[in-house]
Amino acid sequence: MISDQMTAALNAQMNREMYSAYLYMAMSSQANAMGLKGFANWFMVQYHEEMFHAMKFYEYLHSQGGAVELKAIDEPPARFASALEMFTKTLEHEQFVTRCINDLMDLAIAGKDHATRIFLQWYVSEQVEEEENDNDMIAQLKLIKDNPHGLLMLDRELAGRATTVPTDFSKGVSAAAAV
Ligand code: OFO
Repeated sequence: MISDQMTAALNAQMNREMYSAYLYMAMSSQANAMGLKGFANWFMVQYHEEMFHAMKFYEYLHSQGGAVELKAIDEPPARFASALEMFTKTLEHEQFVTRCINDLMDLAIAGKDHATRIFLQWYVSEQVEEEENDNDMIAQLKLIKDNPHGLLMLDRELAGRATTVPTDFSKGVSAAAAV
């Protein structure tokens, strides 16, 4: 059982996760255009992570009998001046998402919606990891500054990031995650 208010709030968050995917796809595209294929890979892996986050909301809404509403996804910015700007914007965005998840958690607690509270716990932990990754990247890029050699070394390292979340949801998120 899930309230109409919580259903609407979870749908809004599903949309934000889709926007996150779209934002990181835009950054991946920009990184490609800058010749930074490793950064492009990192952001495309992040795109898959965000789609997974969105699909978990989708599946949870179904499991609770809540209606899924697919709203328009905002247009992300298309241009970023540097890799540092991309990660600065990524951190700002993730801090916004963290605030949204915290608000959802407050709503679940206020409504004594324990199922949703437990479901959201995963996102609370995930946001800690997201912000930590972004802070680490920003620290490294600040050390590198304008050194092209350092940037290319980091680019090579980021090329090794692999997608670890499911990407095929045709049989549901849980089935995909169990594979
Ligand atoms: Fe879904 O964690 Fe980023 O936005």
